[in-house]
Amino acid sequence: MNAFIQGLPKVELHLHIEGSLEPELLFELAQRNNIDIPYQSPQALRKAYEFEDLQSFLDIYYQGANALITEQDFYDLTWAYLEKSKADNVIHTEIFFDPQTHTERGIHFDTVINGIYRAMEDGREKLGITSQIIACFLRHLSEQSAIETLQSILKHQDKIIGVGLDSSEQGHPPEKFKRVFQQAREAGLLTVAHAGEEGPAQNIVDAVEMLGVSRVDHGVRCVEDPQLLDALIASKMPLTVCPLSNIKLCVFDEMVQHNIADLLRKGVAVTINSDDPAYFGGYMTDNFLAVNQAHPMSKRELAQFTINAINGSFISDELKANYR
Ligand code: ES4
Ligand code: ZN
Repeated sequence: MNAFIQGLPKVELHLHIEGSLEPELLFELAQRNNIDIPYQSPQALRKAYEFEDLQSFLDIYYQGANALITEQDFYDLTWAYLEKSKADNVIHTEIFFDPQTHTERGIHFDTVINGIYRAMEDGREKLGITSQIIACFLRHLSEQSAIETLQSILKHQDKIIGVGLDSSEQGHPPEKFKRVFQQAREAGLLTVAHAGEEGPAQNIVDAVEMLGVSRVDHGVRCVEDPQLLDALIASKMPLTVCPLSNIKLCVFDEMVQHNIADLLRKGVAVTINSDDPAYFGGYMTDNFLAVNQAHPMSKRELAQFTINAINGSFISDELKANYR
């Protein structure tokens, strides 16, 4: 079954490019850019990746992103992720980036998007991986900051398919971003949002109703609201679940307690994704293997994750038809 999982074509819909920064590359970039890291080695840094909740992770994740300065840095980051994805038989990926993490420290939006986009073009050409970019607003920052960020996003709309919402869910509900999401949708952008990861099921309801999302990122707390669960099944709303992430951030204690197998068997359009693979201990294949080890599945069930991801992806309907 492990060989089947390795060979299974995969589609990733929930990946923060800043979260794919491996300690080795982080050290290389820090040296290149003359930035101090308070760790002796990549191994020592990796050992510090022990988290108790989302916030304890975010603090370290934003620190890591400080090593990214030049367009080439963003290219190298994205290229490394695409090479890992190729090895995992990923055929299509939709990449999140956090513009404000970089613009807030004086890195120009163009520097970030151009580096990421150039690597994605090379990924299409040299690796045969198709991709899309989704720009996420940081929910711990103000609505005004998101509105300003949207202006930059619109200048690069030829390269960006949609907007998302990430960072601290507690205390920053979807409602705060209702207006900026409305503006984004009016401009023709698709929308997604992290909801029901650490926050309550109501955040999932609000992401759907107030933000008009095409997918819910995480969404695992949907089980706390039976009416919502029925609605997600009926509407075939995709949930981009991140199993290893959920264990590392203590959303579930252990993989045997994770509800992804249950959700799949109930008919929810769940998908498997890596979230921040450099921090959570694995890329796409690792996530599939971990789920299957705790919740043994048939080949048909495992393939259903990929079918759900194709259906939930932002590739054109013509391309989707080719995959079926
Ligand atoms: C994130 Cl796992 C997760 N949740 C919310 N925001 C994030 N940003 C990067 N990873
Ligand atoms: Zn995420």
